[in-house]
Amino acid sequence: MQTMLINPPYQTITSNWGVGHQVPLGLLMVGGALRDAGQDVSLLDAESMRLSYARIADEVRRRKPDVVMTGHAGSTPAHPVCMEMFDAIRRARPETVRVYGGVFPTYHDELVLRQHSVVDIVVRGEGEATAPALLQALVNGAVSDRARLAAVAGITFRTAEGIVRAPDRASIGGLDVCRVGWELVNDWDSYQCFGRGRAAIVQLSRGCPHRCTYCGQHGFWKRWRHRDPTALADEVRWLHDEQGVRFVTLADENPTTLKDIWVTFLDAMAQRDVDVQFFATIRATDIVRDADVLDLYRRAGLRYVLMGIDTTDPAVIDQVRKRSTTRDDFAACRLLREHGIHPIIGHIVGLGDETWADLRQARRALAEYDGDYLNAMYATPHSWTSFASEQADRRVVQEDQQRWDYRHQVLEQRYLRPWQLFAAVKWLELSFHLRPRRLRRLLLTRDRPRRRQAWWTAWHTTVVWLMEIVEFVCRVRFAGQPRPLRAFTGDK
Ligand code: B12
Ligand code: SF4
Repeated sequence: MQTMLINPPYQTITSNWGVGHQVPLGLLMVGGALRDAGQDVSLLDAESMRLSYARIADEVRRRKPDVVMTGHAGSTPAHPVCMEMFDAIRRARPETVRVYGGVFPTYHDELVLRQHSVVDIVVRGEGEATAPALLQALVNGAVSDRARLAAVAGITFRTAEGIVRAPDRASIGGLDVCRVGWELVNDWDSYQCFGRGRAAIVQLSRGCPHRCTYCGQHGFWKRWRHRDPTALADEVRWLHDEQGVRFVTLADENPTTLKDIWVTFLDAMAQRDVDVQFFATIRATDIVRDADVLDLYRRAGLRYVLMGIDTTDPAVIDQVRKRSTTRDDFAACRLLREHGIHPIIGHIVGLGDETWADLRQARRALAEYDGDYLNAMYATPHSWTSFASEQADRRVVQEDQQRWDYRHQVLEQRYLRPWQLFAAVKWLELSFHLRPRRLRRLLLTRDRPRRRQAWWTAWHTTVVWLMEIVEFVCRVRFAGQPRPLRAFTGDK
């Protein structure tokens, strides 16, 4: 039986003009598990190849897979693209079984199957154990064999009698039992990041012990688990030596949860001394906690740290249960800078009802933190988060699901109209990045490779900034009669 994994052709300004396309890690992890279970699997990365639906359909006709599986990291905004792609595949080859996985379908399995007849089966939660069990069931029977499929924990599927939801599957134990199917990558040159050439994404851990109200990732992975940190360092060295990878993103929600595991990983990387730079998302409180080992961060190759500082307002920090303080945020930025690591500040607008004065205050506070980059995002109320429940009465100005991607305003603001908030965010980004102190530090540094990389990043962030303005003017439209959020988040 032949299975095709397809990364859907979901395009974003940030991937096309900014950081670059990245390996579809979720599908590679499912693919590795399927390969090890003896399945015949191939990958088509329609995102990085920018394939049209017609080209994907042609490829499906050519490869004649029995099963097509899809899912995307940007799960909610990518959903409409996945459905259109499945539609093209159904028309090209109706007998192919279409399987859909990832975060959004996990939380909307029944809704997806009710609304989209192009989906046969939804895989809920992590896919490494469920996908092989599902294919095993399909090898031995047909998609209409209800009893056989119902025995596969972790799936939801449609039958003539209605939708069947098999029981949940327990999460896989240690993350080392599965491997990433790196051999499925067709063209490593398609994946680039921060101007360093070939890039990969890896995971040291899954899950997060914190409970920020706007984030659902802790619920998706259920509990925090980690890989053998030394084995991961070996894998990164292999990626460098064999595949020429020079930039690695850690996909972890919270890699620093256990200091000894994190330090073991950093130490193993420092000992291997490979020319790889890392990007990781780390809480400001953990940077402060790790002040004594930040030199090791640097020696291990860590160069970019995204900190979800989210808001500069202490009241909102409490309200979203961030369990941080502005003092920690400030100290973390300073510590990273002192160790030659770029602090990237993740800042969310729209958690509350901002006024012009709030935004001016945020701009002042962000400048004081003196981070190197700012990633300004719009609050996005995913149905499975407590933030969405709390905001159920707020109205939604953006009904196009492809724009529920943190780069577009979704929730109505009481004091600012959408174009005003957009202008304020663009001003926040511009004024943050044009601070003379920052420009001198990054663009005029004597360290040549560092300077070259800073110019590369400056160029790409500028293009993204401009493209987002062009997109806003030419393509983004807002709801004429905004409806309350509860109308959008009914099915969890
Ligand atoms: C790394 C990352 C990126 C990277 C790389 C993305 C990539 N191509 O892989 C970059 C920086 C490019 C990126 C961009 C974006 N991202 Co991003 N990103 C992440 C991050 C940090 C990790 C994702 C990851 O690799 N996880 C590990 C893999 C193994 O998990 P997974 O993909 O979910 O797959 C598992 C299961 O879901 C399941 N599964 C998944 N697909 C399928 C399919 C089948 C058939 C089956 C059976 C199972 C299955 O099995 C897999 C293994 O267990 C998460 C935050 C986080 N820490 O989770 C955000 C996150 C995924 N990103 C998000 C978003 C919105 C985006 C953007 C749209 C933002 C933007 N506007 O540009 C873009 C999308 C652009 C793009 N082309 O990818 C959101 C998604 C929200 C949602 N749930 O809908 C997240 C969750 C951030 C958040 N906190 O909300 N991202
Ligand atoms: S935002 Fe970060 S720290 Fe908060 S729950 Fe999500 S992953 Fe954890």
